[in-house]
Amino acid sequence: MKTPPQDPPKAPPPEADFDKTVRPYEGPAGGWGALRAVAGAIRGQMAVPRSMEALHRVNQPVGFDCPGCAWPDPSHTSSFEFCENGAKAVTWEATSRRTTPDFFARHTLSELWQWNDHDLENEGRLTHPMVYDPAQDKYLPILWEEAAERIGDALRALPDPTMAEFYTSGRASNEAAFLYQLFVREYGCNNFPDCSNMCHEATSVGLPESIGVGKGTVTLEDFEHADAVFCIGHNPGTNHPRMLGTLREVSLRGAPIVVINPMPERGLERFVSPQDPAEMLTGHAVRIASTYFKPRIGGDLAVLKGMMKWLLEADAADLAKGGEGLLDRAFIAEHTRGFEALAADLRASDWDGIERHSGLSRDDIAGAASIYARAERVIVCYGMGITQHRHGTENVQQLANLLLLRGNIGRPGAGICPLRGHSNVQGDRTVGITEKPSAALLDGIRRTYGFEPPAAHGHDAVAAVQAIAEGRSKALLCLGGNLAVAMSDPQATFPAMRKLDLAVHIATKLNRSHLIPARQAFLLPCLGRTELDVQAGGPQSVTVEDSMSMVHASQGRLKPASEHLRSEPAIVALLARATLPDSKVDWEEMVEDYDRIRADIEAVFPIFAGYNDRVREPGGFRLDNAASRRHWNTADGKAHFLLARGLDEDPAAADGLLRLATVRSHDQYNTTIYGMNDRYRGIHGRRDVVFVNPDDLAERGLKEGDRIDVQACDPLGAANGRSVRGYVAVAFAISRGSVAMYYPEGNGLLALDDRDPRSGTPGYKSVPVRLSASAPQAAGEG
Ligand SMILES: Nc1nc2c(c(=O)[nH]1)N[C@H]1C(S)=C(S)[C@@H](COP(=O)(O)OP(=O)(O)OC[C@H]3O[C@@H](n4cnc5c(=O)[nH]c(N)nc54)[C@H](O)[C@@H]3O)O[C@H]1N2
Ligand SMILES: Nc1nc2c(c(=O)[nH]1)N[C@H]1C(S)=C(S)[C@@H](COP(=O)(O)OP(=O)(O)OC[C@H]3O[C@@H](n4cnc5c(=O)[nH]c(N)nc54)[C@H](O)[C@@H]3O)O[C@H]1N2
Ligand SMILES: [Mo]
Repeated sequence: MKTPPQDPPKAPPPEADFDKTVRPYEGPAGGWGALRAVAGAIRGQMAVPRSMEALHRVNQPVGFDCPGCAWPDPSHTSSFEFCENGAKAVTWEATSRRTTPDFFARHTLSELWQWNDHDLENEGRLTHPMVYDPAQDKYLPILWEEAAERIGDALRALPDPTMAEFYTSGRASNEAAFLYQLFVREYGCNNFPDCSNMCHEATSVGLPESIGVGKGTVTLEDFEHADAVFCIGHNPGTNHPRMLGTLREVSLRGAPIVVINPMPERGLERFVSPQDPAEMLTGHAVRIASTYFKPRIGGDLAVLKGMMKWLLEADAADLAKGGEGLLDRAFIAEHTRGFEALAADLRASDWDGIERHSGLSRDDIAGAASIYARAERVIVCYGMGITQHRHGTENVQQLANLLLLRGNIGRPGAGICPLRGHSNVQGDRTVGITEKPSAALLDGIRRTYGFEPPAAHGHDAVAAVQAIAEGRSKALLCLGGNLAVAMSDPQATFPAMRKLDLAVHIATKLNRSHLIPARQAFLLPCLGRTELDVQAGGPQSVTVEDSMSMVHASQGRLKPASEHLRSEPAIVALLARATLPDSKVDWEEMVEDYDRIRADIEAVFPIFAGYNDRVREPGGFRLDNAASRRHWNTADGKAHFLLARGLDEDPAAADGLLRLATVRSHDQYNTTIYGMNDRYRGIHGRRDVVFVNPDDLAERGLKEGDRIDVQACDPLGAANGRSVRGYVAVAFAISRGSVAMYYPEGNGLLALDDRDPRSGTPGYKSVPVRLSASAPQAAGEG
């Protein structure tokens, strides 16, 4: 057997002609470009009839939930809402291409390792359960029952159930995720690494301390009543395109939209709605941001403290003049704790430091804060630009502070709106995917099933990989996703995973994580969202929860990509039965009819009362969100102003040090690379680019088009040996001191430990780096 190489995947070869591949995009977001992109995506997947049939049913009352993002639909009852990147997600799944046993017979894993991430998934849908044969270095077909038996044997053979890791990616339905956590807890551990640990964990950890709930507090309707909307650190034109429809309405109503983002993102600037015939015909774009502030990457803490400091100063000035002040004093007195400490912290933060660390002028910050203060009702939306920092939890809590100062939580038109990532990442957490089970969850399981679930905390995503690297964990099961590639530090993650005794991947398409075989490795193909799921009790639907706590049903209609596919709930039940011969759970009965799974979810989690009835109502139902009612589920029943240390995650910027964020291109879904373009940022046919401010390039004697090396440093500026070499510099209107490149290409710049200590979220958007002209690579390197 050949030993596969262990270095991270290389960027695809760059095109020779820089001018052909990097051309500024002048148009708006949306418009005809979006329609053309969809047509291209459908053709590319050779799936015209399947895709059209599928697209027809996206987010319909009796259709399936779009796997593209977690933005809610207007009551899930509207006519087809056009969304370019939703369409790409759907056609990518509904493709006519197949990755068959014949394909695996032709390629060893070592050979496939050399393919790029796009080409691997582009082979199409997995069709058969497969098992790894080390002698040939290939996957071979295996029968479902045999695979399950061997997996069950391997899990039972572990000396301790806490030596296995059970990963979840956020596409899994509530039903699949609930069965999964039940299986794992009856097996005996709480090791639930989850994609959300790399994503919104700062929200899940930060917000409960602030407002008693780790979720957003707004509904879609609140956007109709907001007097101002702040968009901080997210890129909806690419990652939540249906949100542009909502922001467009806000803008047309004349309410200001304030963007705080180091990069100019076209979707946040102007938008032609493909839903609007007049806009499409005239090309007349709607302005989205009324004001666009570009702070330094990682500057948000200073921006937010600056805004709050301005607010307190303006409040004092107003009171001195005999006004009522700018703070909601009644709300603060009745509902909160910690105001005085916050005010003292803000008084102690000096404007010089705020300007230096934020990268914004005092005037800019005052401008943002005065829009905030003038608006009666404010919504703050945020994404990975806030959470994926070494102080992500503190960032989130400062957002909550800002809102609490004017009572902007728990009333119509106001609130906090984290944009969740995967379409059901929020739901998975609600139904028990957590490494730190609450007493209520444990009670619910005990009460419903009569077994004693483990209480000891398990591993999150980084801790899981560390446990695998140190040999403390020997098995990894993945309910979807591409953990090895999504995680930071491929230099550590890839070799670690090769040491596993058992790897099991439940997946729709082939990806690099599947190419890291353990002593025993299995690839189990599952149905996707678009496909008909028939069990003994007839066709089934699953349920999901969006970013606004709306739970609704999703039912696929397409003929499954292969007759051998099974649904995720059925696969989990099969593995559970094979692993737990004395299980207290009737797995078979649950899977016959998913209503029974939902009835059990309701039994364990009283918040789902009436689940099966309520989810049958058009548009589904909203899970109770206590903070939306101004009921604070914190220890003392109050909302909390919480302090953050200093103004920055790093002590002081060392000379010449820049900060790098890894971001998504327009043609990717996380580790799924649909294509090599990033239309709105003007990139065509390549991903080996680094976006740099022209002045930062010039200061280093570099120019656009140069080949450069990106060297990661510790916060004080010392190189740490991690680098990306030979990438192409693109002069871009990103803020000074800030650099961006694509994810996952930049993941090797981070060590596993480079993360927020509070939430464990990797600092994917706060890597201190230096840039230099590309050095020729030494022999044997690279
Ligand atoms: N088409 C598509 N849709 C997706 C995904 C996808 O990959 N493709 N992924 C899904 C998932 S899992 C998630 S989590 C979401 C991600 O959605 P987003 O949160 O939009 O994700 P990113 O592309 O990582 O980057 C967000 C933005 O953060 C900005 N940014 C970077 N650093 C900073 C900073 O320090 N401060 C501020 N204020 N801004 C900063 C970047 O300029 C960028 O505009 O999208 C989901 N939807
Ligand atoms: N540098 C850097 N790294 C990051 C980020 C970043 O911004 N920068 N973002 C982080 C974030 S926010 C996230 S959420 C993670 C994402 O991490 P993951 O969720 O692990 O990754 P995905 O790329 O979404 O997973 C793609 C795979 O999911 C499988 N799949 C697709 N649909 C289904 C389905 O219906 N069922 C099943 N069982 N499998 C399916 C396919 O096999 C596909 O190859 O990455 C994180 N990593
Ligand atoms: Mo995410």
